[in-house]
Amino acid sequence: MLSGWLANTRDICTAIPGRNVTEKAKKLEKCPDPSPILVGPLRVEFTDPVSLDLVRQENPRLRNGGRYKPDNCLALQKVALIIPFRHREEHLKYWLYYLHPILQRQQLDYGVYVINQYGEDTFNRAKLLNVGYTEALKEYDYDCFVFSDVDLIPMDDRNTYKCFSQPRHLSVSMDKFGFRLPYLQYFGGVSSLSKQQYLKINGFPNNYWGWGGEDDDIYNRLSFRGMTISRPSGAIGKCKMIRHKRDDKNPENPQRFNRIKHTRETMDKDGINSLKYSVVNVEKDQLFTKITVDIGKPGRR
Ligand code: UDH
Ligand code: NGS
Repeated sequence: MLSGWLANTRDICTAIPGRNVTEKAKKLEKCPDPSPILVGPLRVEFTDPVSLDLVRQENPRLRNGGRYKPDNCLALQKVALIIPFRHREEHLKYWLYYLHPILQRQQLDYGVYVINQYGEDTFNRAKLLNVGYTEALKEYDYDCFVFSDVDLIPMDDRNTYKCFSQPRHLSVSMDKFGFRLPYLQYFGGVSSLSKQQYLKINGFPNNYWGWGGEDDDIYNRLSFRGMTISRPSGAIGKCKMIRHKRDDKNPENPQRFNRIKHTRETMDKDGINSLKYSVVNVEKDQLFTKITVDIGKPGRR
């Protein structure tokens, strides 16, 4: 009762005529860390289908483009969520259904960017992530980037999708690996890097076409620049993967083992400083910004 009454009083104060929006924003206090509205372990199931309309209805406070920020406190971080994407519409619906409420409870100032690879050439996850970083920054002054596969859902909202003093690996305890890390250096699935951490490694490699190895290359980059990996505990970092069959046009990359052997020599030439692509289409939905991009194909660009 009391806190409700105080909140109302504050609302009345901020509504006094003459106070402009900037003054009102200045009055906001930093959101507490951790967020007091987290609930902990979550039930995550992929049995019932979800529709985008349902997700839109359930998240009325989202702004166009999949943007949100808490209105009663100043978010600790401005986070761009970057999803590499092609032909995974069903997975995206579950991702949006589960993640939007979690991210709002985490009291983040965030935006969701779905980076859709144009055409049917071989998939390139890391290059799409570089595009996501670049495009998100054109829109807002994000200070943190969370890179998430579309098929991974956290099972505990205390696994905060934000940045830490070291690069963060968030999907540490996946059901498909028996809720443990497949290997200590594993950096795939969901990770977060601050702008500074990302720039320190020249972003991600652009030349891993097809499945595998790009996450190991990113791990190498971080380690060669003297950074270590921060992780939540195995219990808080539990997540579920939506089961699916192997994608077309994402075959195992036979060059991956050779490439990850040479990260040290290639990382300064290949990365955000050599990124080339063209934007084909931008779609703004209440739940996401979907950017379709032509990133070329193996052997070119
Ligand atoms: N992705 C797409 N479309 C594709 C391929 C990949 O959207 O056609 C995205 C999606 O976000 C996916 C991520 O890229 O979650 C990573 O794709 P992945 O194929 O590396 O990983 P995923 O966990 O599948 O989806 C693993 C395939 C099993 C390969 C086993 C080889 N030993
Ligand atoms: C490693 C791959 C990683 C991949 C990880 C998990 O072997 O890119 O398996 O893959 N590294 C190489 O191939 C060099 S998973 O089981 O999720 O498909 O992320």
